[in-house]
Amino acid sequence: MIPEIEKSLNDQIQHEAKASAQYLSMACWADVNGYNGIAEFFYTQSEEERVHMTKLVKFINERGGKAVIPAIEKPKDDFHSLMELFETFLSSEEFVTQQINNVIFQCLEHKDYNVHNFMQWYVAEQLEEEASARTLLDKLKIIGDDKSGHYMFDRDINKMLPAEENN
Ligand code: OFO
Repeated sequence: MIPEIEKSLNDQIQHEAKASAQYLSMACWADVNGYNGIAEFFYTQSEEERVHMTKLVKFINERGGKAVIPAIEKPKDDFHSLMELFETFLSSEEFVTQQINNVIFQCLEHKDYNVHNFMQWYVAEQLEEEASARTLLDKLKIIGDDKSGHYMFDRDINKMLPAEENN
């Protein structure tokens, strides 16, 4: 495996692990604040990010590289509003997309079409997740400070996304 690409894939492990920890922390915040639907949504997101991380770990090791499991800093765990919670979700996804784009660019520079091909799965995944985050933020903007709106948002969060994102 090309050392520069191995390094970038290992960095990507860290980004996925960080997203997983961040979403777990967001699930906890939602859980203790009475938003059970939102908590379930972020518990699931957290698990998904862990799967993304493990997929990278296995890929690196199978291709003769060495995956490194990183230390993760404490995620943000206090939010002033649902809006802030979902803004954090969107900015985390935008950051990860940017990092994936960098890996793809590097693959093209090194003509590593194998890793380039592997990373396409992440590109598709990011498109979906960014779209979810934007959809949910747009709904929250419509709801504003309305408490019964927040109640319904929490109750219906999983129904508001396209079917393939509901599992
Ligand atoms: Fe790993 O899928 Fe988003 O961040």
